[in-house]
Amino acid sequence: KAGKVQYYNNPMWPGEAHSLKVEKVLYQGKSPYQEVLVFESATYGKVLVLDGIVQLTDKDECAYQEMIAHLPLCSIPSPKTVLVIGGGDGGVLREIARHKSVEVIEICEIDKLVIDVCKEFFPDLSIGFDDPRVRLHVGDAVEYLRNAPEGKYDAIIVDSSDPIGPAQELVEKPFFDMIARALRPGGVLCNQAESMWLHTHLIQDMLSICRESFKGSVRYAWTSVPTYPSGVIGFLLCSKDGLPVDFTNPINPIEKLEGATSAGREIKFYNSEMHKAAFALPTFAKRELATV
Ligand code: AAT
Repeated sequence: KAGKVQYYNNPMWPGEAHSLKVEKVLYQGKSPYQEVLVFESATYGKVLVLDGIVQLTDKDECAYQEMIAHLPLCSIPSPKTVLVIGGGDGGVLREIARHKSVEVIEICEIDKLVIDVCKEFFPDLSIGFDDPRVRLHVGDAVEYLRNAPEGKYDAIIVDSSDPIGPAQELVEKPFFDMIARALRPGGVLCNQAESMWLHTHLIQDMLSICRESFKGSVRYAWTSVPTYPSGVIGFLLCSKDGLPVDFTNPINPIEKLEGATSAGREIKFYNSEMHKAAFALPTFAKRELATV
């Protein structure tokens, strides 16, 4: 069916489409929030698709989940209370669980169907839910954060989908203000922040909102995820004032955390060099994101 115009019509990346050969469709369903599809691909293992957008594949999920979890958690000493927004597949929980200092891992995912489908088809990710420190809340992140106690969290990780559909409000100022409020002084946010090849304006908007909402540091990092549009994805790292955070130098290096690189499953992608390198930006991105 490739070649039909509708495949090039996603407003997040008009005029382009990435394709993977489908060996077998394993699940197709619809929740109140989105269409959920799982298929076996020829070259990337199983693939989770929400509303026609690839969320993860067996082969390259490590790059995204490891980076979005360890960039913030390795930037602060001894994180204890962590909140995940979205992330219903469980992969980010699996990565946070490598940190023995962490005592509580809360997760707020809007769509129970995503959780159930991932438990059936992605056991290597949904294993994250089995950690006894995990507390699952099914509901909207905006509502959850509105009711969160002030200064509760050491780190908040926003592993959310693109801002069309249920994640729309998750790129707006009130949401970032609520996150800043819920973090303790010196606490950190790591937010999925799209592609520097495709979404300059969206990233610029998020950066300027975050520079207002967070009085500490605000940085952009990125990594390679071959099955995401344009093959890269970025992260916005922000810290609340109080204690200074230098995101570019992991103060809590994963290599020194007992058992963290194995923990039942070898770490595949993240290490301290990848952490530091993630903040290096191409010249065009430095200019457009006003980091020079
Ligand atoms: N780790 C896989 C990558 C994801 S999943 C994003 C999750 O965010 C989905 O399970 C979705 O149901 C959830 N979500 C969306 N909106 C909300 C909300 N308002 N509250 C709570 N959870 C929400 C992200 C992949 C990024 C792809 C980039 N192109």
